[in-house]
Amino acid sequence: MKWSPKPLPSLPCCVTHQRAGYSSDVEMESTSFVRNIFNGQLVPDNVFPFPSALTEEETQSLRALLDPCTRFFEEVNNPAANEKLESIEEATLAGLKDLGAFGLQVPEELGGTGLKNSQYARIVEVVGLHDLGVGISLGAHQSIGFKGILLFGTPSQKEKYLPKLASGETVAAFCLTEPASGSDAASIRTVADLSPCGKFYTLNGEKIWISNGGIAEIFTVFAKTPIKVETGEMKERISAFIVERAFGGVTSGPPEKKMGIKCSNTAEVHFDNVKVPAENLLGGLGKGFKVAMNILNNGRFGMASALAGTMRGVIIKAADHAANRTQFGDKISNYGAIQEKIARMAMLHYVTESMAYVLSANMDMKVTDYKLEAAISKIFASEAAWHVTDEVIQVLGGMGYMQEAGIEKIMRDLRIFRIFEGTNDILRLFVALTGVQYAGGCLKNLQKSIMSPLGNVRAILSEIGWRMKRKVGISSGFSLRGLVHSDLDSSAVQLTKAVDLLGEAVESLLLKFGTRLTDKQFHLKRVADAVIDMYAMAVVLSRASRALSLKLASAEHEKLLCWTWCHEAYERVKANLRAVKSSTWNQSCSNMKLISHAVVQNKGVYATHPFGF
Ligand code: MYA
Repeated sequence: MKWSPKPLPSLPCCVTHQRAGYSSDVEMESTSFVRNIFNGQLVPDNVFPFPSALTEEETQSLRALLDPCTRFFEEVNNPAANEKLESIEEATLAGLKDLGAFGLQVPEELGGTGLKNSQYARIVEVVGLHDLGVGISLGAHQSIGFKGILLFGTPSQKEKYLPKLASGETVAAFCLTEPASGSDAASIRTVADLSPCGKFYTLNGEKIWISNGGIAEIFTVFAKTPIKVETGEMKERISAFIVERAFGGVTSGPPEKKMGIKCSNTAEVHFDNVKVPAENLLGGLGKGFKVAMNILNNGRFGMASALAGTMRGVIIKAADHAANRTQFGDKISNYGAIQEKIARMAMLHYVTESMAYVLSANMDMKVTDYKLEAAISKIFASEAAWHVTDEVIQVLGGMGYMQEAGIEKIMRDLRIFRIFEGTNDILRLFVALTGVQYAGGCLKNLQKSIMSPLGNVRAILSEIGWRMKRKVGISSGFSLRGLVHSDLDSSAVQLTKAVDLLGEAVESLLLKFGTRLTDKQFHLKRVADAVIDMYAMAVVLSRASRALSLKLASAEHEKLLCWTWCHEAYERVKANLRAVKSSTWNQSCSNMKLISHAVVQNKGVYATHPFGF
């Protein structure tokens, strides 16, 4: 895949937390923890102290909703029956509607439950613990299906569509993916042409793998529209539309046969000369790509919280089995091999849950730049849940492999989470490229300031001095003292050192490769892995500090989770950032390119069989 989003600025850079004010770009003032660490800059505001956006009243109303929701999933919903049926049982659907589960974030005045993101995250955790298939049906409906109307709809669009969507009377779907457009979302071919009278668009195209595609009445559809750009030329730009099945010309294929999440409907959707009223344009003509990206960014925290719930559920099975299974004369929970597995499960769960609630609180606090954190949470949660569930099966041994244990279904349900809503591979590149672009832009601004007679000399000199220090391995002096509990000082120091290392590594890569860095996917993946580990360190440091400060019963346990996680994550960060600069690793990457090329050319493995035939 050749993916070069925007040209990189020709020079790299870095600024300190006390920003020098070189930039007029809004993004330069971002409080995003992740964006800023690419600059080697520690901006703790969104993560420390552990954010919470709920009032006491909102916490109480959440509690009141959580109990019936949990009871419903324990007593009414039957995951095995849903799976067998390949749809959600009628009684379950009716119950979900009664619970208000179809409009959790729709404002109350439009018939919804009116939850904040943090409240929604907590409810979704219960869904993820019990039935991921139901979670996807609900998520495809509200997390992406009609989220565009919620985020970008006009008042009349909201009034027209949201009440019925919130009650579950109508179901929504998000139509982006096409046969020739998966990760490369901008390459869609569906078209929408404005009629000469200007009253409607004619929509033609084919969408595939659409969750809820066969059952939805309302679709958020992305299509190319011709637009006159500033130069006067006509160009094709993506626009978003609210499309009703009732408009005519909308057909859907049979439900796809899938590996997991079988009760959720997935189908092709075809648009054949569909007449879409002009007022159903969503978010402005030509603004559809940003609409799509923002819907996806906005929904990703739900995946993290749902999967935190899944992990919580399967860890119960592992703990129960380990405590009761005797082998070689002892409970298997007393063996180190099992203890390491269970401890790692607990850490992966702790990180995922922390990410989900930092992110959702940030969104509630109206933080605007959270897209990198959202992508990281999706990547981390989907990989953590997969690994944890796999290890739960391992702890249960043969029993875990049996359908009866109920874990193989979860494993099948989970597999898609690393693929949909942006594959983890493409999201890693997105995180790394967005970050290095930002770092490059900052340096360019610094360079401009140096050249300008009006530059703030003191700030410039301070930054240059700080960068030079970092270059020779001296700490740039960032500290989390006062934000992190003193028991966790050593872990906090590991995080600040990691920030220095990242800033230095990104700068070196930019200097070495310049604009060619956009094509260095081996390198970008390692940078993304380091950044994911660092964000994970930050969220657990914040959460464990909170636990220690509040003297929670689990505080000492959380301290152990945090220490152990940070220690191992720091070692991985160092290894990843060392690798991108090492000639042996670079040689390995070149070798891998050759190996892959040979396998692809040969249409399979190329090495001669030991028997020679
Ligand atoms: S839905 C299908 C999901 N599909 C994807 O996610 C597609 C993945 N591809 C992409 O995201 C894009 O094509 C990429 C960019 C990232 C590769 N936020 O030149 P560019 C801006 C904001 O880099 P490209 C599904 O699976 C960028 O800054 N802005 O673009 C459903 C630039 O802006 P400017 C962004 O190279 C599953 C412009 O766009 C973002 O073409 C069902 C162009 O950028 C961003 N993220 O590719 C799930 N990215 O021009 C159910 C780019 O201003 C839900 N930009 O500089 C389940 C929920 C959980 C359970 C719930 C239970 C209730």
